[in-house]
This record gives sequence, structure tokens and C-alpha cells, in this order.
Amino acid sequence: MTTLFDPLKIGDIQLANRIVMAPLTRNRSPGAVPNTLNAAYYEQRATAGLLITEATAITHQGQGYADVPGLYKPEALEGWKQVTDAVHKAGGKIVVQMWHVGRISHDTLQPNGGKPVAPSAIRAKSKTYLVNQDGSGTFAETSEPRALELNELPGLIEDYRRAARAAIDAGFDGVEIHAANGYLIDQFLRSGSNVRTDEYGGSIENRARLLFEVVDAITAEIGAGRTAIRISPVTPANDSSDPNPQPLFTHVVEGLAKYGLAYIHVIEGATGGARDHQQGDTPFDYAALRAAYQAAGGKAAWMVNNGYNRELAIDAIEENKADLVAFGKLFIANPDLVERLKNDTVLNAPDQGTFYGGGAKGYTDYPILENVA
Ligand code: 8OZ
Repeated sequence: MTTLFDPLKIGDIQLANRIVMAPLTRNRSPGAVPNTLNAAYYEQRATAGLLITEATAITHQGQGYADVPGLYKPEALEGWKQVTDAVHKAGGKIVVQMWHVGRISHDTLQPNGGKPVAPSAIRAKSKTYLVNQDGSGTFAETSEPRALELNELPGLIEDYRRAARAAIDAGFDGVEIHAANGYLIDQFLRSGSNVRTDEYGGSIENRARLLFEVVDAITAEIGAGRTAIRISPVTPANDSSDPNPQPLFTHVVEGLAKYGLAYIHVIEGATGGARDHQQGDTPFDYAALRAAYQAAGGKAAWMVNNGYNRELAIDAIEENKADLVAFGKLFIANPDLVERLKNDTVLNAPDQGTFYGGGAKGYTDYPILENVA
């Protein structure tokens, strides 16, 4: 029987176990440049089968929060090189989560203070995180976006391609396309944020067009075996809404089946919240989603996330409901989570107050087992 602690090859990437560190926004990279503190944080967690970085902006336009890292300037790529070197020296594997926030941004974070871009000029009822002149953090309403022009989309896809190449050059084992949580690609997918009347809006096929064009560009550039994607079929995060997610995401995974991706990462329920959250009239059927992917010939590893504990994770792998399980908050608080899950030992509790912004406190100072008093 396969267990959570068994190795697995996903696309081109060999993993030591099936325990994954989920992408976690930590707002500790001023100027969008990863630093030595960030490298220490990831290195501490390198016993995970796979580390997924915090969401990382592909361009300045794709930036929506203070002090999140980027992939769009040389200093940031140098910074990431330190991170990937540290993780590899510690025997780990790491992919970068490629992020364009779309409308979840603020004018003050945009190039020349311009409007954030979106499929349609519909403001999200959501907040972003800014840093004041004095260094203190505040949450602010997201700004009014402008609709992307049809002729801007090829440039946007090119931004994804360029960032994927830069990521591989910076030493990443692969990339995860962020198509979840109400950010740009998800904004295109869902009818609540996409009312376009051109070939990128309306039907499910049209709303998923950008997603597939991004996957086409990235897989052509770096290979499908180093490319992965994250989706969140029912999350209400960042005001994302669609009354009929099952056929929408069935179309998405059926289309993804042809590429030979490294993995498909599915957030089950409301991101960071209720696993049984629902949009529309019927509960979402995740088993049917996976079955549709496999029936279409999809062979990528199936990664699940959201509120998994030891027991749920062990069950998911042993019952073959998933190939990989991603843990978020547990990895924030437990750098040696793999060891702790293996031995079924006590877990450190995460401190919510230090999730976003700050320094080493609540970041690199969680104790590992032998240091627990
Ligand atoms: C928490 C705070 C800011 C951003 C996501 C990238 O939800 C995020 C995020 C999470 O995917």
C-alpha cells in the first residue's frame, strides 16, 4: 500500500515523500526581492517532499500586496537563486507559484499608479495589504480595475512565458501556475468577474481560453513535466463567484489532461476555511473532477489541500483519493512537519498575528522537535 511517506516522481521532479508545503503569502520580501531570511525559512522546511513558494508576481502589474516577491527583476531572480540553492543543498525540491493578481491590487502598487487590470471593469469586494511610510501594515480596499484590451492578452501570455524561463534559470525545479483564489486567471474563469463579450468571455470554453493559452506558453518554454497548476473550484476568496463550478472545472481539467503536467493542485472548499463550502445549488464533487481528468487521459499527480490533518492526509493517500497533500498553516508552525507526522508527535500551533509581514518572529523561529522544551 502507498503511504504519505513514500517517494513519488511527478513529471520531471523526484520527490522524497508526498507531503507538500502549500504556497503561503508571508509579505517579507521588501522591494519584491527574496532575501537571506526568506532562504532560511524555506531551507528549514526542505524535508517536505515539495515546497511551493508563496505566490510570486510575474510582472509589476501582477503585484497586489506589499512586500511579496517577484520574478520580474534581476535582483529578485538573484534572491530566488539563494533560496533554491539553500533548498537543494538541504535535499529538497522547490517550485515557484506564478502569480498575476488581476483586479486584487491597489493603484499605489501598480506601475505609474495606474489601475489594476481585470477581465472586466468590476471592482472586487476584497482587501489588499499595504505598508505605510513608517513600515506599519494596513489592509485597504482593492482599487477599481480596468478591463484588459484584447490586444493586450498576447503580451500577458508572453509575461507568463518569460517568468517561467526566469524561474527555471533561477534554479527552481518547476512552476505552479496560480489559477485559484480569485486572481487573474480565476477572474477570467468565473462569470462573476468576467462579463466580456469577446472570445475570452461568455461560454465556459471562452472563459477558460486564457488559462489554456498560459499553459501552452509555459509548457512550450520549460516542458510540461516542470509545469503544474492550482485551482480552487468553489472558493469565495477575493469575491470570486460562479453559480455552476462543476462543468466549468470539468472543462478545465479535461483540457489539462493532454499536457503531461507535473501535478494538478486542488483547493477543496473555501480557501483556509470550510471544506464543505459550496457555490451554486449542489455540493462540488471532487472525486468526479478527478475521474473526469483521468477519463480524459490525465496522468499528473493529484494534489489536495485545505484543512488536512495527519489522519485525513494519511487516509487520502492510502485510499488513493490523492497522490500528494499540501499543508499550509501546519508548515508555517512546524518546519519539521514531515518528521512530526511520521512519528505522530505534538505540533506547534501557528500564530496568526505573524502570518503577514514582519521579520524572523513567527517565521524562522518555530522550534523543531529536539528543541521543544
Ligand atoms: C493570503 C494573503 C494574500 C494573498 C492566495 C496569494 O490566497 C494568496 C494570498 C493569501 O492565493
